[in-house]
Amino acid sequence: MAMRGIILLCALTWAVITVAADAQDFDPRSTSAAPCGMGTPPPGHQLPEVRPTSGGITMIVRQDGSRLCYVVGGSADAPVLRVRLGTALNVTLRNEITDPAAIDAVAGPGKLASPNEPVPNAAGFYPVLPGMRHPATGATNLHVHGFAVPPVKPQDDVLTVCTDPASGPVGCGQRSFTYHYHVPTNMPAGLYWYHPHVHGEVQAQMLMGLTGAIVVEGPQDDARHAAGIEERVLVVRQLPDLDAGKIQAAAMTAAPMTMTNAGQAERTTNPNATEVDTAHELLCNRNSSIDAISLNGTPVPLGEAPDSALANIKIAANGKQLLRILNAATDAFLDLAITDAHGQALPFEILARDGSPLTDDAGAKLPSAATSQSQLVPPAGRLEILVAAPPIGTKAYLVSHAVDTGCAGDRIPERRLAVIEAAPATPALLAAALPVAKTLRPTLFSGLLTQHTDRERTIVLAEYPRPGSADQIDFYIAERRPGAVLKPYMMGDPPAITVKAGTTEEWVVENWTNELHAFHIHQVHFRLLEVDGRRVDNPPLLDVVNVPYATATGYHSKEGPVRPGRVRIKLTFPPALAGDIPFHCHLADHEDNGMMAVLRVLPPAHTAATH
Ligand SMILES: [Cu+2]
Repeated sequence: MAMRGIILLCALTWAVITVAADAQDFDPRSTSAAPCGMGTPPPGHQLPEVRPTSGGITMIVRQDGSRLCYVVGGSADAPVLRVRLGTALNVTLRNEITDPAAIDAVAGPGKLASPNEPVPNAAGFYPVLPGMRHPATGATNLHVHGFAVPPVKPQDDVLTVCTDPASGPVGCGQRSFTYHYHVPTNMPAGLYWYHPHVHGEVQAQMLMGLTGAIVVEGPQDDARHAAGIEERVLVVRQLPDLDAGKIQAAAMTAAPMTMTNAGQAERTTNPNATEVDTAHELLCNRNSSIDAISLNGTPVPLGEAPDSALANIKIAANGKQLLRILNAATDAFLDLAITDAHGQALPFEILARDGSPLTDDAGAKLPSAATSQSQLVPPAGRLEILVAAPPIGTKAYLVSHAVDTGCAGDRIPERRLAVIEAAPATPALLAAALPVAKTLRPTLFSGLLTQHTDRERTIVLAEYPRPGSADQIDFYIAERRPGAVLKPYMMGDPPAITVKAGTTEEWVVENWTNELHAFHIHQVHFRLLEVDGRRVDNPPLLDVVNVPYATATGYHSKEGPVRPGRVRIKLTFPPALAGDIPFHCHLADHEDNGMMAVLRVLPPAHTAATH
């Protein structure tokens, strides 16, 4: 404690030393006095790993004030689950949440001095219905993000399955639920993750600690292990701060109203509407805070920080290591790169994105995988890279560059996440080389690019200040069609889109707002074909994609005063994944406040009946 007197000189150093001091007390054991363990882990902490047997595992959600944790085998340090393609994963989730009010406090709204007015109805524009607040209930459930398993109980059904908190029933009808996932043999092998998906409280529960990684292993991993190439799982989480749920508090302003709303509040449809109102979109804000993040539970310092405050990654000299990086932040984007001590970009090799090995449509490995370009990883995205040891005596860094999230988005500064150094190599490692498989086995999504496109759709993203004095924003995702209505998603809403299993579609996702959004769809991976109208070379197979923000074009542009950011994706709905599939923005606050919808995939039998 005496050291703190010296380091008060610099708030940043103080924060770093505080972490180090707390780290000495780190004890992840869950006890009745400390349900989520004690302290924060030291820099470089490696997450515990669990390889569930066929008997499965039990994950208990416990609460300690403003913290939530997954407790597995007595440890409150959410483990990396390792599962094999073609095997069963059984997880019993038990809800021991005691104080839902503490969850509510994490993402609760502030009060505005001058209330926001509703978006007025105007000829030609989609009507905008206001959303409402969902107070946290303490219900929780489990979503296995990216898993190509059915959205049907007892697998990845986040719409009807939940568990009641210990504080009292809230309508789930059960305190625990056992998920029985069958990991298909033809799912891409790589990094996935788990988190709660109870609409309205996803952001708060994730910020309080409920996220964890899943590594799905296949034959490639056997070859890598045989070659002695080590791997490390790095989970970036976001920490609760004043920003959560209270975005843009002082600066959030609706555009000035140019017409009266009198008599228009009840008008909820407009059959001739074809346009998105951009005049009342959430405006730029000038005082957004910086999201605090952690790496494997250790807070990541801001600005210049001593190497001792960073995770230290040792890679055998002349060897390589696989870094599996998960962005489990609620709304912080990452822009990952490897640099030398002077900030110069160093090369690395991308093995997979979003759990999907970097291959072409036929499964052949792409030559473009070697790069020194930084890689944007949106919230929920994953990046798996092979990194070479720097020359002995030098250092390299895993960094996340600053991200421009748009003028209504959060500020995301450059940060160093880890320092990388060479370690003495054993003769065996020196001889090892990663076996090069030129072609990987086909997956559920192989051949997607050559499939006939049965239908094209345009999906629109919008956001408006919520009417009233609660300092919140309503978020919207809807299919563009004449007469569409922008309405925030509410639990139990009917599917927005219905398709037949086995069909293939192209969607253009348009972002009409002043900030980035991360489009995600459950169950299926999609190919990213275009960004802002430009073709993407070697379209990657993803399950979450950044959608660029809208840009002002100038009043005289033929496109009008605003051009939406847009991506074009191609996706198919395999019969094995039929059911109600959610799609939403993976900025958790946006999803909670309405930017979510449901796609119903009709099973083949039903499809035949409707012909
Ligand atoms: Cu969003």
